[in-house]
Amino acid sequence: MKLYFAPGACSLAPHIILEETGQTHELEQVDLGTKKTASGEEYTKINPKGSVPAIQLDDGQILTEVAVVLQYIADQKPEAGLSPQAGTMERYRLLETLNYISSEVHKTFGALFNPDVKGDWREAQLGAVAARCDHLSRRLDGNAHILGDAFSIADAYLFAVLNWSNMLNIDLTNWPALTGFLDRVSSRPGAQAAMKAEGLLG
Ligand SMILES: N[C@@H](CCC(=O)N[C@@H](CS)C(=O)NCC(=O)O)C(=O)O
Repeated sequence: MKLYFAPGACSLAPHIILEETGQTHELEQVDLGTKKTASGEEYTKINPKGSVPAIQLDDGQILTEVAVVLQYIADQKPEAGLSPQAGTMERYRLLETLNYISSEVHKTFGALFNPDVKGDWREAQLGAVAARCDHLSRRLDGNAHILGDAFSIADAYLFAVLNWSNMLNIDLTNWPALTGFLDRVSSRPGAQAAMKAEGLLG
């Protein structure tokens, strides 16, 4: 399997799960500005949406969208227990959370990278971020991970997105449950390995 990624982008989530599940993988960095891959390919010919992540499966197929890519990777190694079995209520709870992270957290935080989001618009966006942080903080209160005790693919996704608070200078100290969560996930060997490979450590 090959993962197309950009350092520190949401593609960090599937990268962490590839490491957590110990699956052999290749990495290919994408320049999101020029849409060229490190080997000089036109990335939009690989993923016409132009966004990371994308994975290339061993049969050549391309699969995109963080929430789906995460499930595909985890489903290759069900014994790792990072994604409950399809059809169970636990799986629907995972899907509910992945969908929330994708539509409410990822895109709300992500908008702040756009330099055109400024003034009142930026303030409104920061208010929306704070509302998401309040909700996530309530869910993480007394729970080590977003679905309870156990680490799952939803935690890798949430980690990748909340970690942007460092790049965006968003102060999370009002939400100690979130800073604790970031520390907890960041210290996992899989997260350390993925961040090291992406050049994010020191
Ligand atoms: N809906 C996509 C969104 C992915 C996305 O927003 N990726 C960002 C990086 S975190 C990106 O590639 N942005 C550059 C672009 O879309 O041109 C998914 O869930 O995978």
